[in-house]
Amino acid sequence: MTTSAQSERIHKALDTFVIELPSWGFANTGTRFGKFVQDSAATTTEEKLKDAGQVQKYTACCPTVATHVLWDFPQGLKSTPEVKAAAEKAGVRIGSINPNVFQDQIYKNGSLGNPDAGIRKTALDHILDCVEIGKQTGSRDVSPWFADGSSFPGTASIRRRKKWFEEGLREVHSHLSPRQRLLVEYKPFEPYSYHMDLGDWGMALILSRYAGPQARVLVDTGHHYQAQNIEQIVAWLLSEDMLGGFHFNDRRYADDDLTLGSIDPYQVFRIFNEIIGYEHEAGKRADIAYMIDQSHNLKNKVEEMIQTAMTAQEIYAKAVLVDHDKLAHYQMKGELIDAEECLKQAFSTDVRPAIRDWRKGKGLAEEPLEAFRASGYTAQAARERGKKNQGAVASYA
Ligand code: RM4
Ligand code: MN
Ligand code: MN
Repeated sequence: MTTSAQSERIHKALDTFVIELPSWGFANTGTRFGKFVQDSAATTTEEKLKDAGQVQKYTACCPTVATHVLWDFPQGLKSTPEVKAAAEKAGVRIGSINPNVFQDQIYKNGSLGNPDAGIRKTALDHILDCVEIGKQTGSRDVSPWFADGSSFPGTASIRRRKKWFEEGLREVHSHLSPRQRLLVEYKPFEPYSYHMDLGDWGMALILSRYAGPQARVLVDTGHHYQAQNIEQIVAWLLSEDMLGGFHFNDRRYADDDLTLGSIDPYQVFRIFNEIIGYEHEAGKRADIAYMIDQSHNLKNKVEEMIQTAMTAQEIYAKAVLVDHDKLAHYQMKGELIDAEECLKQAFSTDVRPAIRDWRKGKGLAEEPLEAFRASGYTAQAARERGKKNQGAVASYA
């Protein structure tokens, strides 16, 4: 249980804590071996936004939805007004804009890193469309993930491709409005097996710096090798003022996109702890976009996102309880056990009653998951969408 001072701290923190939903988390997706189709899954952009609206309705911490342009804007730029209107109707806003420069046949050997100048240009034009879409939706972040790489030694010039990325990203950056940002995501494996052009945070950092002052690094928690210390990366990027945002998910082996905190909640806590510690020392909020990047074909999708949002709030609230003055004192004195216990104390505190109080104060149901289940939304969606879902098994999202 928390003391009343602790509860107050948690309530204040939750007032400003928001996390973005991924549109692709509401549609039927699968593994490379197949899909398990859910009758209630969203089949259109409008339905994805409607489902996201449900998560926002019950949690009040997910006001925006990230989109993937080719999956959510069927006619590209032209679809912008209707997507914007659908979001508004669903009670959410369009958040980060994600280009799709990985699925078309032409991208077999890469997008901005492709040896073919014509293909590089096609990829660039698509990303520039995304910048424009972002301007029209009022989104702040354009967030490309590049699947570029090679699977066999000697088949790609790593240095030449780096140069093409420098040029491409600089060009993208030159089209940003003053309020837009370019978030550069990295991933060390998949879909290529020998090298990925943007394989780690160092590469993403260097390319962001080449791109320009409005570029930042995006950390997807599933995009690391096993045992990598992610909170250290977070701490370094914070100290360089280069951390732009997160794609949160959990993993066991690779980029599993499992529910946040389902495998290792302490790691999520350690990440939040680095951020809150930085904010405590700097005396200002870190300018970071928290986003979810998960996609499931086993759990009910809306419920899973509500579960994720609740977990994020819970772990964030625990991290808020760390006494950073005390921690700094123990660190300076070399009091290892006391320093470590400082984290563990906070992590083991049951913050759920304080969060329930916060919800009550906001006029929300204290148990969002139960309230959503009681609403009958899933059964209704299954009735409306069931037929369409049985036919729709071809696309990723
Ligand atoms: C990638 C990466 C991107 C996400 C796609 C769908 O692994 O995490 O951020 O948009 O998957
Ligand atoms: Mn991601
Ligand atoms: Mn991923």
